[in-house]
Amino acid sequence: MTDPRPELVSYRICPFGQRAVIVLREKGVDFTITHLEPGERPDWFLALSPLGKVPVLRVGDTAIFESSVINEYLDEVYPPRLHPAGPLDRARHRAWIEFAAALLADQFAMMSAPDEGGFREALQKAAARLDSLEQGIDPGPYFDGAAFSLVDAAFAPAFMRLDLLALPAELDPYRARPKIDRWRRALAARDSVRDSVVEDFPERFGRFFGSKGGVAVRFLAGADGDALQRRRINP
Ligand SMILES: N[C@@H](CCC(=O)N[C@@H](CS)C(=O)NCC(=O)O)C(=O)O
Repeated sequence: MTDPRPELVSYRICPFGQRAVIVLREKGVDFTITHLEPGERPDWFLALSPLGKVPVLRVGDTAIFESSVINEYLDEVYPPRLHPAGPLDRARHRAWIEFAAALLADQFAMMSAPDEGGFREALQKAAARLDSLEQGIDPGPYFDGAAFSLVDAAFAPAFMRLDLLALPAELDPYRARPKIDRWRRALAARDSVRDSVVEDFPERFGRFFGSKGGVAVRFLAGADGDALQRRRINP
């Protein structure tokens, strides 16, 4: 018997929830999505999420938290398999999924930085992380060759957010990192990635960090909305 239709609970701008949406879309799963506002934690949600964080995947009476765990569950239940078959390969993929979470943390710090100095410092940290990534990968065009994997789903939200920033050339995160550049372009062109955010995602993203006083939002004004080719995920 197949599991009941899953319900994802997330924020519209949460990159971790977006990872799960990408995997659900890759697999063509029939799912529902419930959006909370950032920081909103109603009692019903706290009862499901011991860490008070989104995303949570509700499957019948069971709630699963942590995006990497959610995605591994989805991968076991719905074809096609996105995780490699060999234990060592799977372990390597899990390690890079963890690395993607560190990149997202750098990105959050960068977007929230309240002044120019803090922004540049956070950008430097993210740049060092991207250097490690550039050295550690060989995408062709996805993380592990031609097949899309859970690692791709884990990094795509970080690249999508970087792509929204129209940074001056000397701060361009993709300049001199050709492997990452090729990879993020392949991800941006993928339907599951394009369809993983709400239509007004860039505006919401800007409003959220603007309300935190993040100076980086000034780089959003020139962002090329067409490049993202965003579509509504929950009409
Ligand atoms: N390790 C978690 C991280 C999830 C996370 O940090 N979610 C953020 C939103 S993107 C959150 O719920 N933060 C708590 C809050 O907003 O109050 C995962 O991969 O699911």
